[in-house]
Amino acid sequence: MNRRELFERHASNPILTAADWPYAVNAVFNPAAAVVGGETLILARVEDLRGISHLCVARSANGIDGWTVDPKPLLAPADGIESEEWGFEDPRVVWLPELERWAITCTAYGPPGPAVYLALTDDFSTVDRRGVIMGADDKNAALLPDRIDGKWILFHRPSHEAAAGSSGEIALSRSDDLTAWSAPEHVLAPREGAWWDSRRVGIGPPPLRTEHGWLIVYHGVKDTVSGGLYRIGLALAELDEPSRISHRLPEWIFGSQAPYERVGDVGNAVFPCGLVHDEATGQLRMYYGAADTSIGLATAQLADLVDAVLAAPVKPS
Ligand code: BMA
Repeated sequence: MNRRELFERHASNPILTAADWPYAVNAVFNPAAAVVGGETLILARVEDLRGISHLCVARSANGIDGWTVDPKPLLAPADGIESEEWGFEDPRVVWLPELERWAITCTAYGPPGPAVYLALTDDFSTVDRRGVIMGADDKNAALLPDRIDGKWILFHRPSHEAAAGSSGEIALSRSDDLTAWSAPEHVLAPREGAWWDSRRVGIGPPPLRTEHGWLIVYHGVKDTVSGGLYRIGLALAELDEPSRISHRLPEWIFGSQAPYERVGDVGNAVFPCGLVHDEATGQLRMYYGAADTSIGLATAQLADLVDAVLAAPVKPS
């Protein structure tokens, strides 16, 4: 047992599986999360029986059980659009106070490759499709809620050659209008050799503002002879310049341990896309995909994560 595991699994995990869906699906995983009108809302990646994913909403009063799953997708591929022909994957959602709307960033997948897609919504019952904002290959995108120095900030992971990000690192781009984006700038690179995050890293949920910086929960991958091991790490970026990482925890904070994380369509994968902060109690709820099969919930105190990351070496990545 890794004693640095800062998140605690919920006793009723996995909290949502394909069996909870009102229609036949293969798997539900990698969910975004938000509190909307006092309820917890998750936007799950749902893989259908063809292997194509769409995004679907589920709501719960306590964020643990009693989920009501929408009878149909919120965002599914439209006919004739090549960039989304193979579906939508891995959403993140964030409230944008300036627009008074929610932003959904996700992967649109099709023959050109995975690309970053943006949709806006008022209520998670309809979406305003803004389309691909970062062309293939690019994925793992999360927006900051507010502009920094007048610009929107998008974390993402491009993998075209020669771009920052192409070696499996997290990059960021800036925009005036959420449409035209600057060239990717380096943020956080994989570590080397035997490290747990040596193959690739990708941003998890939209970073959370704290007084010490933007708290970044990210996934890291290590290659092994039996495939990739996905684990979760922590870093802190400067509030006024989020491309600058001030702290990065050496150890992962959450890895596959439970049977539903070890075994599934893609075993040994924990993949966080949703993080909800309850300001009254200081509790964080992390919603994550388990083994590309089901949805897990794990909790921590925000203050414990901040203490841990602040104690980590101050070192640019
Ligand atoms: C990543 C993404 C995730 C997936 C993970 C593990 O590259 O495609 O959707 O959960 O791999 O298979």
